[in-house]
Amino acid sequence: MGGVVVKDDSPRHTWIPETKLESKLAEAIRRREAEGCAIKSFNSIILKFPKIDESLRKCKDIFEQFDEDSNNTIDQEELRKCFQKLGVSFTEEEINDLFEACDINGDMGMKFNEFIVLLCLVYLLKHDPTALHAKSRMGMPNLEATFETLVDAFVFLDKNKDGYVSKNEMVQAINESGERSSGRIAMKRFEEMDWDKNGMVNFKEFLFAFTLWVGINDSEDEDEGEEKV
Ligand SMILES: [Ca+2]
Ligand SMILES: [Ca+2]
Ligand SMILES: [Ca+2]
Repeated sequence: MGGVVVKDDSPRHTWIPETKLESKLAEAIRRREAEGCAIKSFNSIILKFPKIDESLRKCKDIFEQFDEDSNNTIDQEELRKCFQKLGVSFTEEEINDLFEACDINGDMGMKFNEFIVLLCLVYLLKHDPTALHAKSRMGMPNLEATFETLVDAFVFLDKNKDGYVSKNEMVQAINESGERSSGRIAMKRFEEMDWDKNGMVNFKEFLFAFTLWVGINDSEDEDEGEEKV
């Protein structure tokens, strides 16, 4: 009641993942979706925002630790060392793909927000359902719990469990929350997430939007006066 009704305007054509990494991520999400979802309402996601925010900000320490030359950017070399330290192994190609996928501003480095998204994708990719609820995959239990919440939030939104959130699914999720004004908010949130405007939001887009919503962006450190080209 009180929500907006949206015509089914989702694209009819089959969704084709653009890159190998993208299809791997969608696959990982679908695997995770098969395990079920602990989140029961959109409101409960909203209620988790402050905690997620706090946890992601703590991730700054990790970022600084791996940013060896302290230029506020994690380059490929630093990232390789980071993976080594965390004990996660990827092929060269996978590292390049991850790096490219998360280098949203195209400066050949991971800014803080890009790094958070990258780590969360790593978390998802390294999720091994056979390792029955292993305590920690990357040696960062608190952060991993937050990543799990983010994965869970996405799984909650993806009603038909195809690995992508469509506009209708977003509206449906928010309508279920029973708030009168929430339909418009759902649409706005969706527009913010759907960067390439193809009517679908993948997990990576969702994560980037999330870092924005909780107020993490890469401009926070620019008071240090560095101007990069
Ligand atoms: Ca660096
Ligand atoms: Ca970048
Ligand atoms: Ca879906």
